[in-house]
Order: sequence, then C-alpha cells, then structure tokens
Amino acid sequence: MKTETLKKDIIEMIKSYEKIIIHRHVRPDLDAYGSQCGLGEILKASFPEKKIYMVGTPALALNYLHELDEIEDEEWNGALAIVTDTANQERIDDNRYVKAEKLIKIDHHPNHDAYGDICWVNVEASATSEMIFELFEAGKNMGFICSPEAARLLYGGIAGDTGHFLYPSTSCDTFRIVSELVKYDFDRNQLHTEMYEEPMNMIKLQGYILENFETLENNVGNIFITNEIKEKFNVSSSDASRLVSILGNVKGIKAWAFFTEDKPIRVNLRSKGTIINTIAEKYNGGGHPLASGANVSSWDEAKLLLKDLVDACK
Ligand SMILES: [Mn+2]
Repeated sequence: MKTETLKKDIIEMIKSYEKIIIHRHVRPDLDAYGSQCGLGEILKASFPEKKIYMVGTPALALNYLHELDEIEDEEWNGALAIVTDTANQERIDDNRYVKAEKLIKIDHHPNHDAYGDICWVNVEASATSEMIFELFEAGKNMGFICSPEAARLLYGGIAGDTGHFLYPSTSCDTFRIVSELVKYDFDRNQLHTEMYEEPMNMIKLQGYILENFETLENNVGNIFITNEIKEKFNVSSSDASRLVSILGNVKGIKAWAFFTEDKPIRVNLRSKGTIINTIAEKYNGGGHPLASGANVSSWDEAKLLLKDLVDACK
C-alpha cells in the first residue's frame, strides 16, 4: 500500500477512537520513548477529549523524557492500540495490547512480523520518531497539532537513533524534519545535557571497557561484561549494553560485539560497513544491517558468533 494511503488510514482510525493506548518495545531507547510519547503528546494536543495513554515499563535512565501511565486491564477494551518502533510482537512492552480492538504498527525496522490491522513500516526512516512527525504533517489539515513537548520528544528520538545525525541512516528527510522540529519552543540545550550526562559508575564502566576490549582478526572488536563486572560497577545489563557504541571510536575497527552476561547472554553487534544483522538473526536476534542485537546461551556459543563476525569482516 502507498505511504500516503497508510498515513491517511492511520489518521482516520485515530480520529474514530475515543481511547488510544500507545506501546513501544521492551528495553526502550530514545527513539522508542520519543516515538511513543511524541505521538502521545501530539494526540493529547490535537484531541483533548480523547483518552490517550502511554504504557510500558519505565526506563530510569530515560525518565527525563516522559512519564508513563499505569492503567488497568479493562482500559484496553474497545481501545485502539498503536505500537511504535517495535519490529516483532514478542518485543512489545505490555502484552495487554492483545486486548485492544484494533492495532496499528508504526516502525522502521525490517518488517519480518507485519502485525496489526494497519502496518506502516519505512526502513528508510532514520527513526520511528521521524515517521511520527510525517504522520503529524499528513494530519495537519485534519486537526493534528504538534506541541513543543511533542517536538522535544521527536527530536530526542531522532537524535538518539542517528547518534546525533552521525549514522548513515541520517537522510535529507531527517534534516528536513529536524529543521522543522527545532522551530518549536523547547530547551534543546537542556535536552542535550540530559542525553549525554552519565552517572559516575557509567563513566567508570566506560573506562573499564576502553581498557579491556580485545581485537581479533580482521579488525573485529569485542568485550565481555560479566556479572562480576556488572556488580563491581553497580550497573544492570541494560545500562551496560547502552555503552556498545563507544568501541566505534577505535581507529581501524570494522565491527564489534558487546556481550553482557544475563540469562541468556545479550549481544549487541555494530559495524561500520559489513552487514551484521544476518549474524544476529542466526543467533536469536535481528535488527538493522549495521546495528543489531542477538542472544547466546553460553560463552562457547559467544565464541562461535565471534568467529562468524570475523569471517564476515574478511
Ligand atoms: Mn528506532
């Protein structure tokens, strides 16, 4: 279906529901929050008479972005659920979405699980937050209003998923949309500070990672964050795996794997050019061609994955 038609269908469905519950993926990042709460704030500003909820387990490190709603099971009865930035149904935070009357998927990951009554996926978009702004633009003549708070959230989501406009996914569309977003009255400086300041234990863990990562054949990097290290620095698995991108600053490194001990062991894969989501898919995961995630059940399996990564970088 054409993008314009999909956006129109989504807008019409939104207009026809009195209760709208917005979900995003588990272990949320900036774009998950930005797209979910950015859409939520657009809908609140546009339709004050509707009940709009944003749900999911809050991520402490992202509390500065937005507060989430805690709601009872029955709220999903007769509601429209919209899920943003979430490739597959298993990753939807708060599985009570199944109780909703209708379901919409809005996402930019490869569409292996095309769930929802309406499914709008654009893998060219740098962030789902970018798509949410396009949805607002399509709805402008039909009552959609973007508040400064919504603009702040969408800007944060796009900045998050593009590494502040550094990643190759950053397109002309990204810059066009960001140039619109910065026209809204929000404190960009304050947001940047909140995005980049880290508690002391996270800074110390960065030091540990930079001291202790290894390089293998074909310029592959890797680091293992064990339970012992997590305890030493007092961080959760999610906290630790947020640091995956720092190894990208190492000159010459082509791709890298960031292992965090958990049940199962989490793997974050990054690459500067070699396609790595095929490897992620082989090990219980998936994602973008240059940024994906996987899971392995033992350190032995981790070594097999590393061997595949070394081979891919030949
Ligand atoms: Mn995203």
